[in-house]
Amino acid sequence: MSEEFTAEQIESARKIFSGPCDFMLGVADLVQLPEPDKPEIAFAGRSNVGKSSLLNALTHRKDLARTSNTPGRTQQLNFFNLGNHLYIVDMPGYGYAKVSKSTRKEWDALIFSYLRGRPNLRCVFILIDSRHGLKESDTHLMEMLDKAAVPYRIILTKADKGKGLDALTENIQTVLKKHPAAYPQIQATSAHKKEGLEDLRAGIIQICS
Ligand SMILES: Nc1nc2c(ncn2[C@@H]2O[C@H](COP(=O)(O)OP(=O)(O)OP(=O)(O)O)[C@@H](O)[C@H]2O)c(=O)[nH]1
Ligand SMILES: [Mg+2]
Repeated sequence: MSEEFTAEQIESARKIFSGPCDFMLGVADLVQLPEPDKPEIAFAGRSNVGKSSLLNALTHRKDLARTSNTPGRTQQLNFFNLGNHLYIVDMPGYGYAKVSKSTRKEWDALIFSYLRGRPNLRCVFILIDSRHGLKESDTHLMEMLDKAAVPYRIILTKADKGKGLDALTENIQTVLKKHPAAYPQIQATSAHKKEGLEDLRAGIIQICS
């Protein structure tokens, strides 16, 4: 997100993200999805990339969403209501190899069918670990979203640990050119160092306005 935001936009987004953000429900089956009555965004990505940590950092909280060193912490689609403005969905990681094959298939099916079919979903944020870059499962998701015409953006996480961020960004931007539903810019963030959060907050509010 390399749009230039005005000081007012940054401040207004900061206020919204400093206000209430309530856990609504965890969804393990698509029949349980809440009414699509507000704009929605989702944090998707491989296990352990830092989806739940980023949500906590954006909302200035330590444990709104549960995080863990062990991949596979988040096991449902967890819906949060941000001040009645929008819903944020913290998703289980995809492609997680250490659960049984059938569980992994179930999670991946849940994640993919939700992402493909949610009418109020404004944008999917695909989180990529700065240390690891794009993996096949990420590209697979991007292709699926291209086909379903669901807009998405790439967010780099753990920027405090990544080396060669500029090269990685350039490299991913080249790949994005071949993906019609992808936003061309990439935002680098660190939940631990609280970097890149202001622009991301402003971007989310802009998308959901
Ligand atoms: N260095 C660093 N570590 C981070 C950052 N964000 C998250 N982590 C660590 O990465 C690990 C995974 O974080 P989570 O937020 O649980 O990741 P997740 O993507 O929600 O994982 P699943 O729910 O299992 O898919 C934890 O040990 C976090 O402390 C960051 O900005 N910098
Ligand atoms: Mg998680």
